[in-house]
Amino acid sequence: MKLSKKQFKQDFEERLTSKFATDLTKAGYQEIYDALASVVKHYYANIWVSDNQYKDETGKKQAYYFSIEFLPGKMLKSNLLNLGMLKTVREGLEDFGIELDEVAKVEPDMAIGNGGLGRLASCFMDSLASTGLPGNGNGIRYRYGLFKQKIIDGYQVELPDSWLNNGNPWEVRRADKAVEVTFGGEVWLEDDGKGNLIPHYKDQERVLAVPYDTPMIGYENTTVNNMCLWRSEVPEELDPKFQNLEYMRQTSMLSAELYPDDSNYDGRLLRLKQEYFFVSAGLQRILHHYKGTQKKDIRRISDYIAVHINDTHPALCVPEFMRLLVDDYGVGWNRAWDTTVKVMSYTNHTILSEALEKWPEEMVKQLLPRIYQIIVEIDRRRTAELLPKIGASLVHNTRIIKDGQIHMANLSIIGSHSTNGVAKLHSDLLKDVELHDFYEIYPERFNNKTNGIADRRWIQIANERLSGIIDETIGKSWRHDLDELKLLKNFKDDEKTLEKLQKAKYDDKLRLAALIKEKNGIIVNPDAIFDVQVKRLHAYKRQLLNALHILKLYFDLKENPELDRVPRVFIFGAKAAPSYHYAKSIIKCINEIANMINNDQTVKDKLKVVFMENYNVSLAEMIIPAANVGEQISLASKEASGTSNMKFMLNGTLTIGTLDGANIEIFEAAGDGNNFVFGLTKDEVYEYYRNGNYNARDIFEQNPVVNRILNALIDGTIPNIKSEGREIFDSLTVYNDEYFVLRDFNDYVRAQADLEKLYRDPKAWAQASLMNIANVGRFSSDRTVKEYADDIWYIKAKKE
Ligand code: KOT
Repeated sequence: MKLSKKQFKQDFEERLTSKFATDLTKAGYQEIYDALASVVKHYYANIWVSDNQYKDETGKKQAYYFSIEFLPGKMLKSNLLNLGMLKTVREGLEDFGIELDEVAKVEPDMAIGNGGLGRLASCFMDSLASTGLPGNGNGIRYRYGLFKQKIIDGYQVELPDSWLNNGNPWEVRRADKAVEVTFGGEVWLEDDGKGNLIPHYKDQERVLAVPYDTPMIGYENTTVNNMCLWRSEVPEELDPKFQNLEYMRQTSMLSAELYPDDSNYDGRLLRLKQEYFFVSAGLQRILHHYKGTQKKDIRRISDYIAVHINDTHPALCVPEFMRLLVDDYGVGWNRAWDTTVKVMSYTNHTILSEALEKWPEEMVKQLLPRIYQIIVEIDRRRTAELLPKIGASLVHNTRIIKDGQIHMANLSIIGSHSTNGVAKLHSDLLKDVELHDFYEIYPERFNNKTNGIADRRWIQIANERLSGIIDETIGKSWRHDLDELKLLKNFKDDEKTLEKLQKAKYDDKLRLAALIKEKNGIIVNPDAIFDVQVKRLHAYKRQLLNALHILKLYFDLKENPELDRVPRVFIFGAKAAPSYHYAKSIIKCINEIANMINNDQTVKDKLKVVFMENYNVSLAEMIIPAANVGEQISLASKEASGTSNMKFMLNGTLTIGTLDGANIEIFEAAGDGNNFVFGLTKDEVYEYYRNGNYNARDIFEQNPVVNRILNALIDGTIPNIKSEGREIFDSLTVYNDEYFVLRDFNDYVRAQADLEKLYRDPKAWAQASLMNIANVGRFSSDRTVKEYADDIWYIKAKKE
């Protein structure tokens, strides 16, 4: 949208006065932010309205991405960039003596997600709109997002994230579109005399679901999609039975809090209620809209909508869609089932067994009696149909209801036409191992969609400096098509370009160094290698391996302070699930290791360790551009994809990593020698599983370096980690090191040494960095969503 600076300044001043009865001389940052957001909203409102009209008039098929988490971060700069107004607004504000970046700080991160899964959903929201694809989000508007992490005495402490205290300027409450979701009570079926079984209900608990819409604005185009988030409220006319405080409390609890577990399954009743709540509300709204606006035959709905099940949390989409079609819209069972399978598709994000969702049959039966009946019927019909065709064992292994539990992954696979993993390796593991029985029955349903990232946020916003240098070097076409970065390869031997890239990295490091000083009070050397591991804290991600290597470097330096070492700053950012004791112990250990090293004068500035608290999207935007090295060191086969690996690559960071998840595709794309690979392969890991012959204790006893380091965890060398050090020591030496940390240690040390060697050659390092940037194109989530659109959802982009 064309906007002159003059116009913007006028609009902004007027809005500040009309909204807050103040002026530029007196306004605070919160007021400035609110006024600015309000002006921006005014600019996009018409595009939003027209795009909705366009969608209704053309009746084009739309996709709905159902996800129990989204992790958008801050919206202000992203909206400005996508509207093509970032520069104008920045300069307009500067004329008033206001720094846009200071204003942006006022906005709280929208953190209604835990990590990779939620962040991916938000990258998809940006990419869908930016590629002109009609694809919308559906989720929960949690009053409290992911906890704020404080580090106190080295321990993680969780504080509530009350992100809505100052309102949320981007959302629109649509009270007119509220729907009811019901729980519990009794249900029975009665014949209506025409051979149809009609459900009758008694004593149901009713909850009002109110949608809040947030526009997802495309990058310099005319598409505005919608992220619909549901809030639970008490309906106005309440049955006397439910007019009590407990019911009211329960109702508001539904959308009160995000569950803070990542890659883990929490089987609590409230969670199941949340899952049904946003699934039912979302599907009802879609069907109302379809019947109301489109006035089309319900039996053809699969030509007009696609519903995506983002991991199994929205798996109740399958029986709920059946319920709506059969009970509310009078579609026959078989037709409804064909339609459901055509409409639904499912993504698996992890093979960790602790993340596999299973709900006790009894719980589902009581909380969702009609849904339970439908699941039983789906399972019964499928079993009857397949038994004669494929035999008892395959049918049994893949049943939805087994051992008194409802298996949500089975429900998702059976009730949809597509199941995908999120990187090649992961999708292969699903087919070959984890979901092999399903693959035998439905081979055509399985496919891979390697993850991607919303590159605009992760370079144009997060790294304006680097973006500018790329513009100077190859022009601006890459801003619309990330593949164009391949033009950089022509500059691999161009000293000037390499120098500019190095300078940009250095400046980003200075910016981060200043932040570290402000937040942690630690002074770091900007000439040091900035070596970063930022992600959720989980044993399989092996932050511990990183910590053990740091201890090795430290002991080497203690023994020989004059050792010729390239200085290093190790930077961590990680939240642990509040109930994940082991992960919290690792945080404590990292912090105590940091204290010990940072206060030891003998190592001077050759080694520093920084744990940055409250890692979130905004902090990632500061840290990632400044990284020389990114750590992607999960045990092969455990990290389904990873996405920070792609953000680092985009910012010219070299990866040290295992052959896991999308790392494999990154190493391949960047080319040999441009990253540092180590560790067991997936096949070697599975070989150990088959043979059961891994023995960590042997390594501990036979490898003197490992022995020395592990003993430091329990012999008082590292202060203040008596119980935590013991817990970690035992996990490795007594409980046989579940994630093969010790097995990969030596090769990790070797790769770290290779890395240091390359860093001593600044030109070679800069070239490797350039090659990472130049080859990052395929990791744009624009590519990923186009693949979903073509292969799974069958939706088409709008032509501009
Ligand atoms: C959480 C709970 C249950 C099932 C899966 C999860 C989950 C998986 N949460 N985050 N993930 C991550 O998803 C990312 C996006 O696909 C992947 O890159 C990453 O490897 C997963 O760990």
